[in-house]
Amino acid sequence: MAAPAKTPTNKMRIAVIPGDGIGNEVVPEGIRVLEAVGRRFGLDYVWDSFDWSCQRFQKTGAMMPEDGLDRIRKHDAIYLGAVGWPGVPDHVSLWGLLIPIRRSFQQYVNLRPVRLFEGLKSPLADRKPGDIDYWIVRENNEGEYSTIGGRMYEGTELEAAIQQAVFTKKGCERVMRYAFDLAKRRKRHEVTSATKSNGISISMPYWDERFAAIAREYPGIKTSQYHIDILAAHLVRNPHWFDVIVASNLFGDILSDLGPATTGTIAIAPGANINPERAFPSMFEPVHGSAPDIAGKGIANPIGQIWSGAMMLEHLGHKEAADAIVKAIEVLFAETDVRTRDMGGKATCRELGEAIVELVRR
Ligand code: GGG
Repeated sequence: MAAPAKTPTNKMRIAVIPGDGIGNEVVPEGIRVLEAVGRRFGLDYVWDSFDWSCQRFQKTGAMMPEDGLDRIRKHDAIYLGAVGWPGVPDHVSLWGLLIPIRRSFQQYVNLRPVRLFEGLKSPLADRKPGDIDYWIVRENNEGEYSTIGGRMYEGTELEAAIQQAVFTKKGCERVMRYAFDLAKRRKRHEVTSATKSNGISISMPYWDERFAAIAREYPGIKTSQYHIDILAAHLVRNPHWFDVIVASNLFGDILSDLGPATTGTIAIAPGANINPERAFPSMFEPVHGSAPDIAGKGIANPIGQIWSGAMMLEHLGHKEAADAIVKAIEVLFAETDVRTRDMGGKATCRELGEAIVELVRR
């Protein structure tokens, strides 16, 4: 289980990394909302901003400085926008910034709630609020995302690329325990494991074995497991079956785009990269990326970033303030027609941010 929040401090030092593309548009709205809720609940922040990004890579050859991790190690949390930009290969930007932070700071849980709000239309027929309400717990430090491997016989007919997945006992068990502890706090008390132990015949049967072992520690929690292919189909056809889903790094990444897409727009989905032991800062970022196609137009949807800010406050021990942000999002969707284009409206990123600020003030 996550360590309890350290005695919550009302003054928080946050490392801000807007990153690339729309990250630079949605992060200011997230901060505006956090400031507003701070004024209401007596919270204060020091925002230390870092320009770590693909733009920086293009100028200096590195996404962040060599001592980057040390510069943010002592912050209370990291508030990140989006990473990735055309011209810099995606694996270079990801492994140059996001993944070093996730791994060095042992943020081994990537927590992504999926929820259909009243007032938003699901692309799935006849789905209503309450039908889609589950959490994806994605393993965030190992699995299919590894640095083990290489190329052989390059430039010949025998050319080969090999990449080794890594599933450790500790790595599987700690993220699974987190999922079960989360399920204990939810109403339905259910955990589903995403597997593929028919085709991936070594690491996935091992994942299943660890899941069965951890499940025995939690007799009050109902469990199920599905191969990832049929699980993806069930998230479309039967999303109401699910409560907490625990998945490997890759499977969790895929499901946490699919899930939010069924709630109307992926842009509202928040994410938390959590170090449950609190030995290091955790990092909060929307699920969406830098969206080069709409970057600079001021039309990005800031809700994923704003909701990620709520997750950050909850992690830092300010649950009431976090709930006030989530409530403002609920009211915005249920009682107003302020929507960005991805949700069928005409509002700008700033207008949506301002609407949430107004609601948070109430
Ligand atoms: N805000 C999330 C973001 O920028 N994601 C970029 C990305 O490619 N993420 C891959 C991952 O989460 O593993």
